[in-house]
Amino acid sequence: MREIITVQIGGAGNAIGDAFWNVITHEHGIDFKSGRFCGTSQLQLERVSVFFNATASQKFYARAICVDTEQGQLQKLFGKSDIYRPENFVSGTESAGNSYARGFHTDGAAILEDVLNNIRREAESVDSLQGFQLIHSIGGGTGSGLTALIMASLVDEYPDNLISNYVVIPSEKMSHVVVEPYNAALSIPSLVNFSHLTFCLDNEALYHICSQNLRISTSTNEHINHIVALTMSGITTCLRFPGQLNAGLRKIYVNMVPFPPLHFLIPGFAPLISPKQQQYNKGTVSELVQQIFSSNNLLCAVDLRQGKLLTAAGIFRGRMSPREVDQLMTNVRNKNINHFVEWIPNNIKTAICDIPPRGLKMSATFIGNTTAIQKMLKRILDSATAMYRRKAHMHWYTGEGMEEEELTDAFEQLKELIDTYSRSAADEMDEAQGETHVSCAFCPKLAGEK
Ligand SMILES: Nc1nc2c(ncn2[C@@H]2O[C@H](COP(=O)(O)OP(=O)(O)OP(=O)(O)O)[C@@H](O)[C@H]2O)c(=O)[nH]1
Ligand SMILES: [Mg+2]
Repeated sequence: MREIITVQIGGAGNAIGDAFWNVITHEHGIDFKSGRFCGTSQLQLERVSVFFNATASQKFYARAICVDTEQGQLQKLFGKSDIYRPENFVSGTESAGNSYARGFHTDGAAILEDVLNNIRREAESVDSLQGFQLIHSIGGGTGSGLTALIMASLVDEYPDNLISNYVVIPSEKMSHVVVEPYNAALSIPSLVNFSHLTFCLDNEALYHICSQNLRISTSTNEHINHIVALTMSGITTCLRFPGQLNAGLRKIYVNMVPFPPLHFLIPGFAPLISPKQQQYNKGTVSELVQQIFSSNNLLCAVDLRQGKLLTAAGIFRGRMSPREVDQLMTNVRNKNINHFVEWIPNNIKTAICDIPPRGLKMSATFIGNTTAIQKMLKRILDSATAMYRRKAHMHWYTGEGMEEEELTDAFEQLKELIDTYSRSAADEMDEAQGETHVSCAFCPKLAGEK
């Protein structure tokens, strides 16, 4: 059945993983607490085994390995729901203390073999594995360092399978740990070299969505993780329900990634509006299309108008006219032709799934591969290099056996990635580069803002 193994790593990885399972169990008619099927439609079960293992008595388990160097976060999951298999929890004794070096060289390395044994057991029990879904931050020591180790091993052992990453990008708005830019920069080489699809979940944008779109005065990780889970549910819709477009990880990879290093994708979701605004929302497909191309609905702090889209996909859910969706999406491309690269003519794709997410009549999920992502990558590079100029906090890394070269090499790879994105836009970019199009359908109401 083309199964996917989820590996959730570190504090953020497990919290987001938990929110994801919460959302998708419901969509498949599985009770989150007991793991029992309580759904109403056979459609909910048709492709359920992509993400779940089932017993003969219709009890479902998340095909998830829950990993952390410390036990705290895992204990929150343990016992909360029967969908987690107790033997799939792997933890060490001490957190990697916000240091990639500890996640990669010491504390993380100490539990790597346990993680791999769990993955092997799951991989052996499935019919036809399509790949892995890794959920983790790159600001934390475990999420950055241990994930890099796991990825290197997966590429070695499962060279034919795809690796997708849901990556939390650090933001000063959500965390005050000064070394996070180092950890994020150090994660780039493994993401560049081993990941096939890297979905960027930027806490900077997520904070903005909570405070501006949803009008939440004090945003917490729970608020943010719910938005992320809805978006992940949207991205994985075509993997989990019958349909044509992007029905497997490889299809998403082929459609979204023109060549290997350019696989850093920006997700978006609509509707993302406060209950008060809800009354002014007509709930039309046209609104959804407008919103998913708006910077305010992207889960990464970039502006589509400051770059070119290499590829884009819209995954629509609920009852709607496929013709209308196609027409509206084509209109966006036609009206904003300057913001799409010319060298991929058919670079906007649409999928529709009848089943809406819980609590909504309709939704739309966006996946964009845009050269505008340079802004977020530069944010990491600039913060990390500013500290490195004075070698600030380097002793936390070299003291764990890391060579300084690992960091300078990571800076080089990050610069190269930024350059590659820049060149792929520049090939076709004209003097209008960076200009704001006032009539921009990406977000007509917000033109000129951000
Ligand atoms: N969106 C989101 N971000 C989180 C969450 N928890 C932590 N973060 C962010 O992730 C980064 C910290 O990473 P963690 O995942 O907590 O760290 P870790 O991987 O457990 O690594 P160590 O604790 O250092 O061993 C910071 O940038 C946090 O703002 C969460 O639940 N949701
Ligand atoms: Mg932690």
